[in-house]
Amino acid sequence: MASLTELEIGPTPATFPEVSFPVEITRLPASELSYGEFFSRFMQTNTAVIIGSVADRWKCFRRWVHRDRDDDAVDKVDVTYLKARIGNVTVPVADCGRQYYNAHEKRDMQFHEFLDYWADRKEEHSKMYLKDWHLREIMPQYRFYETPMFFGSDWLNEYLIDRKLDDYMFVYIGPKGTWTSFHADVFASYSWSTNIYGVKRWLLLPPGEEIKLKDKLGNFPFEISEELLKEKQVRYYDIRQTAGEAIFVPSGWYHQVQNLEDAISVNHNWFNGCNIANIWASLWAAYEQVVKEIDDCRDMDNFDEHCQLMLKASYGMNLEAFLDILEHVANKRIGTILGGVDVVHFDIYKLGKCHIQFDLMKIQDVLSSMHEQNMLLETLRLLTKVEENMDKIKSALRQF
Ligand SMILES: O=C(O)CCC(=O)C(=O)O
Ligand SMILES: [Fe+2]
Repeated sequence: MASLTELEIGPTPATFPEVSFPVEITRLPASELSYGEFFSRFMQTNTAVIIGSVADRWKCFRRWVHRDRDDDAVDKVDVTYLKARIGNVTVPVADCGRQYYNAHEKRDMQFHEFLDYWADRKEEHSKMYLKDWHLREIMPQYRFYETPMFFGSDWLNEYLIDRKLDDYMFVYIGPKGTWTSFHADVFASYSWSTNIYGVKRWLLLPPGEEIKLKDKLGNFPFEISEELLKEKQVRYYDIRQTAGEAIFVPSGWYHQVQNLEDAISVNHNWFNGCNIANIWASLWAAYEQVVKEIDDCRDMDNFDEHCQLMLKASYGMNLEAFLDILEHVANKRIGTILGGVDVVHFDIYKLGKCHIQFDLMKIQDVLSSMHEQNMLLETLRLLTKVEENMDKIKSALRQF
C-alpha cells in the first residue's frame, strides 16, 4: 500500500469563535489550508467554506472533459470515453420538470441512454439530472477521484464501507438548468461537493434562517428564489461554484442548487466527531416526531420497538443503528491505541494520535447524552451496549 497521509489536529486544536453570519463565505485555495485549520476553523464552528483546486489531479477532472478545447460550440464532456470506461449501468435520474412530494420525480435509466440525451440537446431532455449515483461503490477499482484530505475523517462512510452497506458517496451529472430543490442534508450531516465541470449556483442559509420560510402547516417551500428570501428577510449566501472548487456545507445549513451550465460533481455526505452531537440531536428530534405521530397507539404492545422500526423506515437510521456506528468507530480507534492498527480512511489517510483521542472523547460525550434516555434504552435492550462502550472508551482514554 502507498504511504498514508496522517490527519492530525494537535493536542489542543486552535479554537475559533463561532460566527453565525460571516459577511461572506471564505474562499481559499487548498494549498493555503491545512487539515488542522479546516478542522478547527470550519468543521468545529460549523461554517461553510469554498476550497479551490482540490480536483486538478483527479482522473475524472482530467479525462471526462476535454479541458483543452475552448470552442463553446463543442460539447466538452467526452461522452465516447465515458461510455467505454463506465459501460452500460442503470443510473438514477431525476426529472426536474416533475415534482414528486418534496423532490423531483426519479426513475432509472441506462447510462448510455442518459449520455445520448446529454449529447442530443433536445429541449425535452434538458431536465434530466443524473444524481445520487453510487459510481464509486459500483466500480470500486476505478479511482476517478480521491477524497480531499479535509474531508478525510468520515465516520459515516467508514462504517458503511466496512459493513458493505450503501454509502453516501455520489456523482451528479446534469445539463444546464437542472437543479436540486430546497433541503438540508440527510441526518444533519455535512456535505462536500466538488465541481469537476461547469458552474453551480448555491443559495445557502445558515441554520435557523430556514424557519422564516415555513408555511402555516410547518412545511418548507419546495423551491426558493432570491425574491422570496428577501421578502422574508432571510439571511443567505449566493455562491457560484466553478470547476475544481469544493464547497463544504455544514450541518443543518439549508440549500438549493442550480446548474448554471452543464455540470458534473462528486459529493459525499458525512459526519465525524465535530458534528456528531448534531447527528444525535437530529436523530432524537426525528424519534420524538415519530412518537408524536403515533401517540394514540401508545398502549399497544412493543410501542417503543415499533417507533424504532418506523424511525428506521422514515429517517433511515434508528437508535440501534446509530449506536452500532459509534461502537464500530470507537472499536477501530481503541484498536489503534491498544493494538497499533492504523485507522485508515479511503485507503490514503490515517488518523494521528490526537485525532483518535478527540474522536473517542466525542463518542464518549454522545454516549453520555444517549445514556440520559436510560429507560428507553433498557426497553430497547441497548443500555448494556451503551454502558459497555462507555467503560471501554474510558479505559482507552487513560492511555493518553
Ligand atoms: O449539486 C446538487 O444538485 C445538489 C448537491 C447537494 O445538495 C449537496 O451536495 O448537499
Ligand atoms: Fe444537499
